[in-house]
Amino acid sequence: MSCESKKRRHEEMEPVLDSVGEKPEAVLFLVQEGIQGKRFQLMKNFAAKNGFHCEDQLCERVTHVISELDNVKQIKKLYPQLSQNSHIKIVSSQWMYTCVRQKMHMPENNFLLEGYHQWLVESLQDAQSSSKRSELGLQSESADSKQKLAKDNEELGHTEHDKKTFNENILERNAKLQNHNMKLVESLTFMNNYWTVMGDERRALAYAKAAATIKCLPFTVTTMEQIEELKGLGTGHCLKVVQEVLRTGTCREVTTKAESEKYIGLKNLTSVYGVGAGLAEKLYTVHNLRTVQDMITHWNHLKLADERIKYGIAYHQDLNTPVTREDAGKIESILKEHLDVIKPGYTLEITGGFRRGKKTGHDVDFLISYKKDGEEVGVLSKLLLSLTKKGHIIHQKVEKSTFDEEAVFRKASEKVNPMDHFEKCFCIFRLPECEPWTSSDTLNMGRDFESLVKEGESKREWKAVRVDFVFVPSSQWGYALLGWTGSKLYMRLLRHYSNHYLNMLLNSHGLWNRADNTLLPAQNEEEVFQNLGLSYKEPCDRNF
Ligand code: 8GT
Ligand code: MN
Repeated sequence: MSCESKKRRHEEMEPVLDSVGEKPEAVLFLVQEGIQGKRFQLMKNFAAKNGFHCEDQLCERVTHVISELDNVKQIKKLYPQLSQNSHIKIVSSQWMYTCVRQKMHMPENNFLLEGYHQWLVESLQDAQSSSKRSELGLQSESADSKQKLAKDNEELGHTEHDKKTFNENILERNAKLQNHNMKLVESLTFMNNYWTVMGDERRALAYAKAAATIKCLPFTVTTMEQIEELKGLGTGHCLKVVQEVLRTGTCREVTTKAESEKYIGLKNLTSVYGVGAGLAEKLYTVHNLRTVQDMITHWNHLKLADERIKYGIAYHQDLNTPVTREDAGKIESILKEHLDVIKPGYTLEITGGFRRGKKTGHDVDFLISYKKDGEEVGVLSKLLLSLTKKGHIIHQKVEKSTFDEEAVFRKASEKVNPMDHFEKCFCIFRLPECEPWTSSDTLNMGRDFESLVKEGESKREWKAVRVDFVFVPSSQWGYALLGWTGSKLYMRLLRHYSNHYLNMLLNSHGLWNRADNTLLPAQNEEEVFQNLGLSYKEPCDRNF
């Protein structure tokens, strides 16, 4: 997790822009087969009374086929024309009833009839080959536009249908680490970083969402038309950046901003563990500081209360060197050695970016749990003691567990929602670079600044790594794992979706129905996704 909880709290208070997209209008076609006449009439009345538009024929306007038959094959037999309408969702009548009960447009995934996905793939293939056929027949079309069409098809470009699906629910998109538009993503991500460092969370979020949208596209963008009306691309500003990169390969705004004195200064200052955007702004404008060296020079006047900063400066270089997966594995082995002695029977998992498949990270995030709720209590302090004895802990910031259900609701309603209430420790870990490890220093917290800086600069056989330990009661494991796996933007979009579409409160402890404050339990991540009415997403697809 990133260094500054302060920054995070600020982020949580920002209003979230619309993120899941407009609720699509539903036009229903009710399939009578399998339903008695009288009940069918009641069903139709129910739909109409609750504001659904119903069509008597399976025409183009239909968005949802509602049926009580078992599978799509049966429906296809009755309505062969179905395959020309691959935008249609084919769902059980439960979907309609649930929408009415929940007073919202429910995601369809859990209500799709058996065989839906196979049918969808087949009808898309049909549609593609027929569009190719008609394209060949279009003698009067200009060579240019024909070439473009062919290219779009070739590169899996967005057909209107794809765009519709893509826009329906941002959370059903897959955001992988590798994508087809690295240059666009890089520029938009820079703009996100720029506004984050400048302390404008609202603009930063807009660019983060635009970058995530582009990441999810299954083809290389070459023209603006290909991305017209894609949800998540946001304001004209994001589009302007995209347009210029498409046209010229770079963006002047990006270049100018990357070279601006203020950006470079704030970036230097926020690169120190413990310094967030707010403090960096103060150091820059009030104290005129520009670099980490300036912080060292003026250290004595600054009177910074946060102990982390002292260590952040001393080990600045180490902490700004990306942590490799190999190092994460080494730290995991060390933790296991200690936990095996302190209290075996634990579950230990590396989460954060590494779990999403990243090869490096800025820290290593560990979740630790036991079979029964409560067994984890007290283990953190023993673990820290044991690691300290072996000289592994350079600095620690411990947070006690503050979880109780009331706190979750009170905080949520006051909109000062900290990330979570788990017992945890944010620490700087001393990782030996060669075996065997002989040092058995005691915790060197509280040391004076000068000697720390000297040690940081000296040649040593170990490196400093940011590590988080989080202790989770087993009944909250699924939610905690999801929350700490991230990405941060993905979790933000999920929480927004839960709030606005499900009227539910999601955090790393659970999912609560706001209507009656009941908790929806989950044993694992899969069950969390089920509770949210979304299909399971692999960690590697959560790199939003
Ligand atoms: P990285 O590779 O640079 O380390 O990137 P990362 O691993 O994706 O980001 P991170 O900053 O280490 O955070 C990992 C996940 O933990 C994020 O999804 C974030 O939302 C979540 N997270 C925090 N802080 C906290 C916290 O205090 N509680 C909980 N539950 N989650 C947190 O960043
Ligand atoms: Mn991390």
